[in-house]
Amino acid sequence: KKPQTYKERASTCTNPLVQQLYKIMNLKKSNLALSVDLQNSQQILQTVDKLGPHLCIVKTHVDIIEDFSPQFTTSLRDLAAKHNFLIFEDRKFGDIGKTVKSQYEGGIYKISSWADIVNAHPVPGDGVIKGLKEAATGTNKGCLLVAEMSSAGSLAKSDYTKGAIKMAEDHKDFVIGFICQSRLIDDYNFVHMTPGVKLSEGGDSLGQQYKTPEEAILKRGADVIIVGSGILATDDPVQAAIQYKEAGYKAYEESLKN
Ligand code: UP6
Repeated sequence: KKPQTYKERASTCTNPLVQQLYKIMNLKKSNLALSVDLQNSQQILQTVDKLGPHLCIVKTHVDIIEDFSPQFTTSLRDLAAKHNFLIFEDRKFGDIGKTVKSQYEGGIYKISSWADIVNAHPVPGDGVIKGLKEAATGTNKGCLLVAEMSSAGSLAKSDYTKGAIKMAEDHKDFVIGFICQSRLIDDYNFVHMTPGVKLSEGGDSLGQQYKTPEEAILKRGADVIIVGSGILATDDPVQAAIQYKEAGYKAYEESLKN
């Protein structure tokens, strides 16, 4: 199948949230998601305000924030409106439907009230999706399935990954794509987002395995690259974000030539 531009994908995809994402990617010339893995809410907001113009998605781990308050998510939503990006809470839900439903809408974080996108492990079966979907009813929300992981020794492979694809196809109204390390379906309705991306290959001491933006997009078929420390653990995160955005966009343009 011929690769489509972000603009074409925005007009052919059926899910409104996926359309919105491709429109942002087209407008901002960015397939970069920032994984803003910081523990202080002011630091997160300041970073997102500076880097926002270069991002299509901001990915959070709200449960690592030490001074969380509901005001934080209100401010984050204000920044999403100001800079035009989607918010993805990387909660990786992985329990029975009833439990994930409460984890999604309840507790301190009330994730369903501010996150556009969440993700889930397919390990419990599709009850996990049904539970999340119930809490998201009537709103423009979506979920990614963790079909593969970037870490060494991941068990999410072969039949497990195939099961995740089937689950996504069975719940097209709510599942908008995958966290993955390779192209899983030739269908732009499922956005492929790849973490473990850095300009120089390698890993960390806890099993993370990095690939470059070019490899993620051109060899592995990612639509969106997810970058955390590659940007944050530098002296100039704004410059780094621009570098990743440009590398990611160049690889996308290259992919259109196929
Ligand atoms: N993440 C991975 N690999 C996966 C799924 N999720 O690294 O398979 C998440 C991590 C982290 C981010 O939880 O928030 O993506 C990667 O950060 P890094 O770029 O600093 O390694």
